[in-house]
Amino acid sequence: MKTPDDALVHSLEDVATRLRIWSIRATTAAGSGHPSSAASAADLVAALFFHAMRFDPDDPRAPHNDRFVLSKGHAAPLLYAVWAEVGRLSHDELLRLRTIDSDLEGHPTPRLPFVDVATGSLGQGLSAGVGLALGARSDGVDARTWVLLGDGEMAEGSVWEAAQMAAHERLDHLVALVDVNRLGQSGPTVLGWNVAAYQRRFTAFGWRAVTVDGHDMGQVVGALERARRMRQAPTAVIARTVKGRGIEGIEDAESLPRHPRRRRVPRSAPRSPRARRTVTRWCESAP
Ligand SMILES: Cc1ncc(C[n+]2csc(CCOP(=O)(O)OP(=O)(O)O)c2C)c(N)n1
Ligand SMILES: [Mg+2]
Repeated sequence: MKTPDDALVHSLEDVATRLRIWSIRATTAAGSGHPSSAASAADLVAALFFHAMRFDPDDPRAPHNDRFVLSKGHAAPLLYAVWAEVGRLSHDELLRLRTIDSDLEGHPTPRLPFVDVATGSLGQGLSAGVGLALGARSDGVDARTWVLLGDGEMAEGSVWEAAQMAAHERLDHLVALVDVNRLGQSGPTVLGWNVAAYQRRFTAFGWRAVTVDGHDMGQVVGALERARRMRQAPTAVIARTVKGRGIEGIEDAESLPRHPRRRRVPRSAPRSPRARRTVTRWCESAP
């Protein structure tokens, strides 16, 4: 099997690092958001937007563009960082995340030209992806639809209804990327890092399913390239990742506060002295 060349891998890794940095900067400026959810998916999203997807950055609504659905919509700052990286958003705009007169809300909305469907209510993005893929097919357009889901989100029954429909319709232009960081909002998921279990489930639903290390850029690129070549069935790329990847003191941490800038520890945040130190370190080290 051909492996992606080193220059490509390194440049995508650099992109992923910038996406993480801007996700952190934006959520820090906003005083709210989910930077650790952005960080786990940053390598997947970098490989997707800057290698696998076919789209015109100057015409995000062009019908022949590949589509992207951020089913785990709370990772919106990651998507905004992508569009800053392609030059459609300024870094100043990123830093106005969630302010009253900004279109960069905590979850993506179609007011933004590069968002087709509002997400944030978990469990719905794959259904939207099925609709987009069916629409592209009926329009005779050779566009792919890529959907990024969280692993906690996979517990939503609606995901599996969509998976069933996608296989029934042989939607080979639909790809689901599952960010298996083993954590939901405040604790572990049912399947943890058991990526083989997700693979078996997708396969049972009639998908072609592959597992990758979601932080090994070479593996990610290879899986996305193979997904592009898939015929007759949708593809699931199940990526083992680490929540908060690349953020010291935050990686794989449970029960983190979602509001990194808040100096007083809110009632809902962890109360232990160790957890409070983590919050403080996080506040002080974020750029
Ligand atoms: C239907 C629904 N229920 C609950 C929430 C609140 N919520 C926001 S993020 C989150 C955790 C999601 O975990 P996961 O899918 O694993 O994504 P991760 O942040 O780990 O990437 C939850 C439960 C939501 N957005 N939608
Ligand atoms: Mg998760």
